[in-house]
Amino acid sequence: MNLRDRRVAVVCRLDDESEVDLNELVELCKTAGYEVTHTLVQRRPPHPRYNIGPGRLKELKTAVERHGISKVIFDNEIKPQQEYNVAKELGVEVSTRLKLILEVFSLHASSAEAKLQIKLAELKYELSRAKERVRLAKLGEQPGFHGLGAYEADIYYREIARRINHVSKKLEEVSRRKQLMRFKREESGIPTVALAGYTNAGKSTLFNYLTGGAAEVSPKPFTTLSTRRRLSRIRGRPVYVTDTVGFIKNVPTLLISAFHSTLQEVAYSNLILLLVDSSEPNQTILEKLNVSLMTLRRVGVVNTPLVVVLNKIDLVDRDRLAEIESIIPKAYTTVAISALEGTNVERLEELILRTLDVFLTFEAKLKATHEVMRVLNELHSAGRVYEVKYDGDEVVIRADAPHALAERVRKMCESGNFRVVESALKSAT
Ligand SMILES: Nc1nc2c(ncn2[C@@H]2O[C@H](COP(=O)(O)OP(=O)(O)O)[C@@H](O)[C@H]2O)c(=O)[nH]1
Ligand SMILES: [Mg+2]
Repeated sequence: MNLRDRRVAVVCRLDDESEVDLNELVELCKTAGYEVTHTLVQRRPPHPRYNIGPGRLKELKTAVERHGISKVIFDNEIKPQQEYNVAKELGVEVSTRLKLILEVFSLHASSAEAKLQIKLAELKYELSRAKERVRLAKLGEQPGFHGLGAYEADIYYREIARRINHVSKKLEEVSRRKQLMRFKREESGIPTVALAGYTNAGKSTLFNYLTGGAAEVSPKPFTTLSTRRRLSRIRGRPVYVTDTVGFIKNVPTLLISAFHSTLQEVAYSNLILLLVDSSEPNQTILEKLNVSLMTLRRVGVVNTPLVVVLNKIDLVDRDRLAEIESIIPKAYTTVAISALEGTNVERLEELILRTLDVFLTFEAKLKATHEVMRVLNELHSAGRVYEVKYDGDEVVIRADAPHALAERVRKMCESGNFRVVESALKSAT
């Protein structure tokens, strides 16, 4: 994918004087790997032909040519016919907020179910628009609209309906198998931490910080998008960190199922970090927090430990931070950080390890067999090895390991040669 192909313009047309907030749309563009190089806002009733007025369309055409823009994304709803007219006039693809959100979901969808739900939403959206095409083709209003005559438009419509049927059936099948899949997750014993929160809360920034992703901040947007889940080491202990799909204000109804099943990955984690943007007003913070918690419950998060992370503290002063801390319900553990500057992330890491508490520190004395050497390798990758001492044909290992792995080591030892020792982390804090 050429970087140039990722340049987009965002357009927002409003009927009235209500406030424009394109921040979320721009953030969604960034998440999907686009660079917004032009923004157009217009207040007027929809122009029948182009949705925006012809004058502004001309302006848009100049911007498209000047910046090498390859796609124009509308924040407001736009009729298929208008979409077609604008695309034809500009010579580039025209997209919508809904399609952009679907793209973002696709980047985060890991399960077969989520992928199918996204496909289904895409098809349903296409169907609603195909209806309009059929109507127009029949009216003869748009001869050759998308190259379709009335007959072809009908066939096209029926083809989409057929595919919807097919995907729905597959989805039913997958849902039936889902219960089984749940038990097949991660057998390595390495815990997973999921980052959740609204778009723009700082999930990706914290993800990069925790996983040392500096190398990923390359000029190619796609390199950062390919890995939403990474094996990281927090104070030497391996932990999977997952950057989950963000919550979005007003998820279109058509996309709710796709959103929930994409988010469901959170339910398989051992700890959820719910990020909050501290620079927002109290009411927004609380509203977002409540919607987030409700949504998490809806996708099956019940007993998973959760920490509320107050991010962007570099943007607020001490008093304001104390105020925010006081409005968060006492039931939640909170930690205030700046993911951008790394402030207090150490405290967060300590909290992560303590909450996970799935590592056991032990000392074991074993015969240095090939099998033991293999286990030692595993301890290096899935745990943290503090000391390896050879003594004749025996080896003494002091390490941290996930419970399951430590248990395997225990079974390899003769009785009395395995003992649990005070965790290095616990004794340090
Ligand atoms: N000032 C400040 N900005 C931050 C911080 N964390 C993230 N940001 C900015 O907030 C915006 C959204 O961050 P991002 O990580 O993409 O949010 P996401 O949508 O939750 O993944 C970016 O412009 C970040 O640079 C922070 O701690 N302080
Ligand atoms: Mg992000």
